[in-house]
Amino acid sequence: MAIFVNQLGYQRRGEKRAVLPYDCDCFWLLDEAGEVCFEGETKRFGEDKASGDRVTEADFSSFTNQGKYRVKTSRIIEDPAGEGVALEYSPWFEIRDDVYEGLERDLMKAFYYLRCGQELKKEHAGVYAHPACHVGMTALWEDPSVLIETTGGWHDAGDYGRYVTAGACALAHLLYAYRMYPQVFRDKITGIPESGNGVPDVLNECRWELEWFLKLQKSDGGVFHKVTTAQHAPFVMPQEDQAQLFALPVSSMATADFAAICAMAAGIYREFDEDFSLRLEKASKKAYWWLISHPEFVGFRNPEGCGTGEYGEWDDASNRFWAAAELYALTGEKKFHEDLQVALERHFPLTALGYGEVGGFGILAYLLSKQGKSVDLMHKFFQAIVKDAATRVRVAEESGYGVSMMDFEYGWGSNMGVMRHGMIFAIADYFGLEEKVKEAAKTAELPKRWRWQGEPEEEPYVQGTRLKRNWSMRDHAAAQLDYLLGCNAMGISYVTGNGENAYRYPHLRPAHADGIEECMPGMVSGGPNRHRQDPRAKELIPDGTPAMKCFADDYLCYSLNEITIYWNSPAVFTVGYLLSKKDL
Ligand code: G3I
Ligand code: 9MR
Ligand code: ZN
Repeated sequence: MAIFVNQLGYQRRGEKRAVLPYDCDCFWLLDEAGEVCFEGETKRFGEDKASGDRVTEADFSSFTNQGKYRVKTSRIIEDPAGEGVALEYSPWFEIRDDVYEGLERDLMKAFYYLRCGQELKKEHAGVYAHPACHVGMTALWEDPSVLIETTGGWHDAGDYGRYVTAGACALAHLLYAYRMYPQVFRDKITGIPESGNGVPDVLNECRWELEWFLKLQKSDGGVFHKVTTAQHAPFVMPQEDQAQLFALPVSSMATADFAAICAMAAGIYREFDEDFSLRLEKASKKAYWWLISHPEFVGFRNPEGCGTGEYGEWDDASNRFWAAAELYALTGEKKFHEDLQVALERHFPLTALGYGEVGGFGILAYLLSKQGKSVDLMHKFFQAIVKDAATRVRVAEESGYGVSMMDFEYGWGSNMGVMRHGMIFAIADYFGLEEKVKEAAKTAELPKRWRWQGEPEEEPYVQGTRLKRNWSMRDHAAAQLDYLLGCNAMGISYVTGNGENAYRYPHLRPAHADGIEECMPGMVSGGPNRHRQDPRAKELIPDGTPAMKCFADDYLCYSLNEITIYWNSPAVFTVGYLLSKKDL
């Protein structure tokens, strides 16, 4: 038994809760001296579908004194000798307005640890230092006699591949975080080689990836889908992965995402480095002309002999929309406005913020741009945000943890879903849509259950317990972070080095191969995946395990416990939003 809390802690204002997977009536907050400083009554939630537990909520939102605390409960248990009393204690946590400052630095520094093609020096990487990796020439998959230079960028994940659509997604989360909450990032020093050069470190870090992006564009404007070895490396340090690197064929998704992110970055970096900004703008436009001359979908599937990450998609509508929207925001040219309207005629989710569906980045580009805007489009985009956020409020009502995930939504990289929902609440707040979201949540429907291969006919979703909490967007976003940092049925913080019971053994090659027991901090795990799509996960987690508990902190479990750049980046955004509220 346990008491689940956000193991880092809580900002003074805003919701603060512990969740208990059992019935009990009251709880206490103890300070470091062991003194009771708050006493409260619990609220029974009842059955929480995703965890399979009956849960109880201990709300201490009204307690706002800074300090270090833990929650204590006492409950009656049946033991063979009759009724007994069991005392439970939560992990220690803090209540402090700047409680997430260190977390945000760690989440950002994680990108530095994933840099490819650069020596990680002791002064920046400490014990995780290692020589430059993947410095050999890259052969074109389609004609290996042609060699190009593609050093740089971030390793995608636990593997050493570098993928354009995945990189664009991570860059978009980071650059929008910077655009929307610049005050949070302006002076944040992460201890990277560029620190102190007058440019915010988040931009220094993103530039490492952007410079790599620029190397992947062909002379006709098309952009290679990825650079990887033919197969994933064994679990060795990156500098020991000496297999031939390949640039895999151009795809329209990669080219469109490239056009989009380069246009966005051109606008952001202009005030710091005009030449770089111009290079980005030129490259973006060149990619865009490639798209114009290739109006058909140029997808990507791994060719025979290549087994690294695929990042395949079925269409590129949202990618083309995003590209047009960013170029319109950058240049104000009518043509891009027309194109984004044409792209919208093909339907795609308008609020997706992923590596495949990217519509949400496009609507952010539009809504934040200083160019002339169509009132109809603005209305449509605001409505999409309201609808998504309202659905997410509705889903959170079904969760004893206040996490906005249906039981069937815990798939590969579920923590990205959780953080995306944090972002949606943040975005709704940013545009002043909170009241509209609350109103819409009253009648919002739950997302439809989707079908998983091999699954029997759909069982209809049976309404679980429902608790209306009347939270603000900030509270909802905070609840997603609470889940990530330990207020979940595993009692695990899914960020390395952050929280008393943080997970420790990600599927991350250097973390395993370096022989150092502690993983580098700030790495976000993919999280519970009820499909358990790797052999080790199947072995460790029995069929029928509730979705939120389909997790194991085992480095072999790549479908549960890998890390990626685009699972870290939405966490950077959500935490950035909460930090922007710290004095409010
Ligand atoms: O689209 C289907 C949906 O129809 C279905 O109902 C739903 C059920 O959960 O699954 C959806 O597909 C999932 C898909 O991700 C999109 O979310 C697949 O089941 C799932 O297998 C797939 O996982 C992806 C995984 O690669 C395997 O392809 C992850 O999202 C993606 O993050 C991950 O990416 C890998 C790279 O290939 C290589 N580098 C590491 C990286 C992280 O593990
Ligand atoms: O390490 C790989 C990880 O990054 C990928 O997400 C995953 C799915 O593509 O594949 C992992 O590599 C495994 C491979 O697919 C199968 N053999 C075992 C590899 C892990 O050691
Ligand atoms: Zn490398």
